[in-house]
Amino acid sequence: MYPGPLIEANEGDIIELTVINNLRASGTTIHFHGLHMRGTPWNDGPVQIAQAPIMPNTNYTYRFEAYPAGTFYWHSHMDALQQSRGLKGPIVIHRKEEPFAKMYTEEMVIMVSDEWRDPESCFKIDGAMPGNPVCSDAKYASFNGQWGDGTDTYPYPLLTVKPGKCYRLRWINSGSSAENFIITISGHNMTLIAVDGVPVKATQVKSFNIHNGERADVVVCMDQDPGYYLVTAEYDYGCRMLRGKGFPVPGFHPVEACRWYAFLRYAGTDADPPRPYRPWYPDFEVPRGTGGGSDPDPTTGAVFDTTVREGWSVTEPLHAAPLAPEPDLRYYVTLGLKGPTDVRPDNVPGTRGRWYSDLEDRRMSWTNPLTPVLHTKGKCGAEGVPITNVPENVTTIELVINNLSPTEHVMHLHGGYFRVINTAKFEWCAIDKPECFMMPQGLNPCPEEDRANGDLNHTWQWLPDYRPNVDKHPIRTPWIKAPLYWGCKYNEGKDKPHQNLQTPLYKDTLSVWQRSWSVVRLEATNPGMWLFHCHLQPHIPLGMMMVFNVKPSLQPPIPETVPTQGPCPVWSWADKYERMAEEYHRKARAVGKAYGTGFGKGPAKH
Ligand SMILES: [Cu+2]
Repeated sequence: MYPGPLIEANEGDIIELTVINNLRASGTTIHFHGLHMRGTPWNDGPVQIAQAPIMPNTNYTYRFEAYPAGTFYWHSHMDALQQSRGLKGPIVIHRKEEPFAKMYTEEMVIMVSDEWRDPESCFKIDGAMPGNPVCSDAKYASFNGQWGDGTDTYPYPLLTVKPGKCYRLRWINSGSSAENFIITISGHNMTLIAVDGVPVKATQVKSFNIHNGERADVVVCMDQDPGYYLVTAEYDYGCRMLRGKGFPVPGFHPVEACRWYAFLRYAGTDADPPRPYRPWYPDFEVPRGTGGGSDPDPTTGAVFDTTVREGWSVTEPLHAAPLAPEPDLRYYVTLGLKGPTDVRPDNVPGTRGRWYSDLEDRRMSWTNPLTPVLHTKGKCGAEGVPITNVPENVTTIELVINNLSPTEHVMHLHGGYFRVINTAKFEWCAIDKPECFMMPQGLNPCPEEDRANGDLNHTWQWLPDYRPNVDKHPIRTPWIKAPLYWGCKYNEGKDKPHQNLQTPLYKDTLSVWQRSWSVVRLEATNPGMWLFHCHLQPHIPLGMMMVFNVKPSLQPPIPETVPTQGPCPVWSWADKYERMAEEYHRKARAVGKAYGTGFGKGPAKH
């Protein structure tokens, strides 16, 4: 079953969920993306942070509070591979007092994801290299697990609705590699009511976007003539890399498609099903609706697009407390890539370059601790792990996130929301400026004082220069040297005046644009070890993760059922270890008695 089953609960319920691992040779863990895990940080899921893997042929029961309310999803947090292969499903937590209850009577969940034919071969830095079309940035995307071109073999994904009813459509981007989908529904205006699960002021939109890991809830009334209406998910960056149409980005393969389609189908319509279309190069056809959907009314409303600064003022939280002028503590977090990029298909994966998201003055790429860090509070077996110990007396944290790399990253925080108070205005490097990717530092319009390198040891990188022959000779390309890992960082003097402390949106996932920056505020009040990481799956095994250690003195004891591993003791299991030692000695004494071996007599006296 793909996507996996829906987990549905009411706000405040206790959810108990048993994972039975029938994988033959892989451990697994499950993360509940967007839930705060108040009081149960060990059930957050990420491997070697909250728990060790649930081993094959064993099971584990997650038990946690259904909080907060909203639209979420669960997915494997064992590695990038399992969730890209489909180990994921939706979560809906119903709010006690639903502010928009009068606007709809029906609900529907729609998970959108890009799909790889063979994810395993793509989770290497060389996966996206020219010559490896299996790992092109995007070829297929699915609606609720289904892709279709309208043929008998691959029918269109259908969202079947009752005419005359109003629906709350809960959209989830559960993607792997694609950063973003822009969603439109022909002939139907939409009212945006929640972002990442949090209610926002109801706002009419004609399109909205969901980055990898983001969710958006819209109300749509089925008030049009019956028929099939086209639903589009556009990967906007993908459209700039379309085979034969876009620009070839070094290190990326041209994509085979950038728009994927489903149909909103009015139940009982006598319109013919839509005809098949040709999705690929050189056709790139757009399928056509039928019945009322063959000639839909134009839609009206705002464009909700949080890739760009303007998107953040389209709506605001329904209930928003203004923020204090200054946080208790400000961290500068840098996103970047370290190491040479002169990768070839025979390089060992992950050895030629490592992503990082870490404090500016540390810049450590993720490495797994020997024992899950929550179990040790980071005090054992965690050398080289980018843990940030938040001082216990600190409540409000500001993260100034500088992306000193040529690609967008979609950052996700575990254990709570942040509020997005400021984002860059990056017209010179916007999505319609492909030259930004290869822009030599000397020519770029970023002011000298704001330029910063993502890799302090390598200002210049070797790149495959296959621009002239992108399709003909993808492997045999000359190499060029260019400065690639840099960004135009946040400048407090110039940029702070643009911050919004009155009505910033609540988010748990955020796109930080290439060579750009964002500023967020969060409350470090939920005791636990919380990941902050890039949600683009190829960047996870390459190390783009960090952990905040929040209020260690208030972290609750780890239950003895939680899987652990490695050489370090779990900090709260002293009783258990004493019982284990007692049991060991009891058995040893019994053995000694039976065989007279001298076992169990206690330590030898010298
Ligand atoms: Cu990333």
